[in-house]
Amino acid sequence: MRRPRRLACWRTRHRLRPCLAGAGIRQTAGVIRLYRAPFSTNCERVLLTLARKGLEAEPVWISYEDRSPAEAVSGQGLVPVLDYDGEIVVESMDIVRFLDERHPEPPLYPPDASEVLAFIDWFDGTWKVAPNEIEAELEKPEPDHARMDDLGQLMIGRLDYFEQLLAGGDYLFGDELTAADLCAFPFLKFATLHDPADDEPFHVILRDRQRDGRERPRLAAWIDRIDALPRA
Ligand SMILES: N[C@@H](CCC(=O)N[C@@H](CS)C(=O)NCC(=O)O)C(=O)O
Repeated sequence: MRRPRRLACWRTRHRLRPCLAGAGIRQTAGVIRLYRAPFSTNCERVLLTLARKGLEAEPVWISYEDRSPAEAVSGQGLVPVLDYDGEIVVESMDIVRFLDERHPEPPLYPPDASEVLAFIDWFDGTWKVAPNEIEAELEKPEPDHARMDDLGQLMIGRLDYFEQLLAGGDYLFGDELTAADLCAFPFLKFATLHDPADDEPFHVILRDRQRDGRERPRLAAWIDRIDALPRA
């Protein structure tokens, strides 16, 4: 049976939701629930963040065939959705920011977060466009292969950019893990990793279009470094 169209990754532009504005700092959490789907890249960002903060979350699994549990609490069907003791937050990188504000240690944003925030905007608003366009192209009766190859080249060129960025330290912005690493990792990891049980077409694109056989040792080591971190 044909898998229902994923709606997701087009709507990627990072924005701070109103619920973040003026939010007070709280150190302890009540019940945290995470609405999630198997193999979800955007959920992995949050799972890494929760673990980094020493938090646990009760999972509420949704399938792409039935997004009603997420819709019921958040009014939209994409995951992750965080229920933080009754406060509902959507958009993975907004959730990361939200958790960092309430659980500041260890910090995921440097004191001057402008570079990290600009990276997150670029990643979600620009980087994601190429694989999403390839996925949309593949769903057409007659995909434009030349267009897909151009987009694939763009993705490969960006791997070289990440390789350069990692010349500055173990993480994308120096020697400390930041939200930028957690933002990019679930998508870039496909350059070297892929769970054979994950047959999500978008993930197969991420794998196939990020493997040109060239060695990128810093990127490969970064993928291993982040992959070794715990998930909630
Ligand atoms: N911009 C959103 C995108 C969320 C998103 O695309 N989630 C995917 C899973 S990774 C999803 O829920 N897809 C459901 C669908 O396509 O039906 C975020 O960062 O949270």
